[in-house]
Amino acid sequence: MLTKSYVSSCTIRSAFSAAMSAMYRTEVHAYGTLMDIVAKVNAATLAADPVLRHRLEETNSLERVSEERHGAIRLGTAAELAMMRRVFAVMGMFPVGYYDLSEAGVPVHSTAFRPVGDVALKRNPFRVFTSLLRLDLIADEELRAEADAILQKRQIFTAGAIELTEKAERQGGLGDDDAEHFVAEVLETFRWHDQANVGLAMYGRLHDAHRLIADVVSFKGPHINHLTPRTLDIDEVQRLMPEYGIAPKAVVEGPPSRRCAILLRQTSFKALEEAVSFRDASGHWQEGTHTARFGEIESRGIALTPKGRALYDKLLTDSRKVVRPAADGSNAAAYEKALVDAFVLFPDSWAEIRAQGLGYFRYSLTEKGESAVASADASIEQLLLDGLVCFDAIVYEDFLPVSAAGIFQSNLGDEATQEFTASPNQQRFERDLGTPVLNEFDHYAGIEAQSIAECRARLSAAQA
Ligand code: OOG
Ligand code: NI
Repeated sequence: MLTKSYVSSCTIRSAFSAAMSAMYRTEVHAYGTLMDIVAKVNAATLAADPVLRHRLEETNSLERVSEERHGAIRLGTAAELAMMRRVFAVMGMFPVGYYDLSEAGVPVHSTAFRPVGDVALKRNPFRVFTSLLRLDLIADEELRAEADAILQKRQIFTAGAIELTEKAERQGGLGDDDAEHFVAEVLETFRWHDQANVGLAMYGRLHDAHRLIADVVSFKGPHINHLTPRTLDIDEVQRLMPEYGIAPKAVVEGPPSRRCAILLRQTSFKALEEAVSFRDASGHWQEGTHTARFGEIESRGIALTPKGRALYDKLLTDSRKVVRPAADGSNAAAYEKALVDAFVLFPDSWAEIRAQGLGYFRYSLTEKGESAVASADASIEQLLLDGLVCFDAIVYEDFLPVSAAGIFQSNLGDEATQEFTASPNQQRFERDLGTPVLNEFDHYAGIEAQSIAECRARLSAAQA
């Protein structure tokens, strides 16, 4: 029997990520500029740091760095979220983690769709931070009902995208032509629309309730609101942005600059004010503006264990008790100092981070290990002592709620932020999604355990 071969989900994801980048480059000019700065800084960083270059090569991650990016969308309904999950699954992207942003005054909760597993991540780690609007957090019941009615009427997916998703599910994959069409059809969902779904008056009411509600409800689809390249030196890109006519946000989110990078550092430039036409009930068009789309860069460090993450959260909270970063940047230097001071308590050598069980590592055989034998139950500590294995930090592939809130806020304007009571509702989110989200810690622990098992298997196979 002839078995049809399908395009791998990794190939579809890579093609989609490239198509998104090309589209956003034409839509948001500053994104292209940012990409150019990042490419320059990454090349210079690698040239100046042969050790870093070598480790990236050894772990097969050099290529992925320049290709790497994440994006973000905000959805309006449970049905949209559930369909989005099916679409992303065709590209080998699965929901990892639950992020409650209500605590930070943003009426959404979120997950990140991303590839899972070492091979897929190395091939292309494209991620999409995906938020679902929480109308339940809107006090005005009448407005809530109107917003819901508007959302229920829209269809954010093309007929082709739905058809091809169903076909992929039925067949277990897509052939060449179908895969190409799929990418083109799905891209439509993420496209910017300069004609709103609502009139200017309704837009104003939604906007007054919360800017983010207006962003989700007023448009035909969940336009991609940023695409974020990964940089090897975020402080340098932040420093260079003004030279290229881009105004960065006041402070870099996340941990301070360190020798051993942990988790995720991010910075962005403010959302653009863009012209939008609004059509009222009588069919009249009116000109207005909307700010939603921005640019961001990220630098990624080691994935932390629950113990390491608890220490990170504590130190971040401690630093914010000393100085809270102001949106206008007036206390940026004081904030950075408070952050650096607080993080003195987080070890800054890989050996110490490993010894204290704060981070996840991938183990591999050293040159000596390649030609050595060891018993299958030798402890990893002994193998390290004997110089048979070495370790590399596992990169953090996820997001940070406090940082995400900072990014949201910098784009919602500097006016007084709204307060919501923290009300995480992961159960509700997962019901809407149609599946539980994956636990990020399990994922990293699995990669680490697998690398140890492989070292042991190879060392003991050599014995046999
Ligand atoms: C998402 C903000 C979160 C990140 O990098 O933390 C995010 C949004 O503004 O929709 O992308
Ligand atoms: Ni982002």
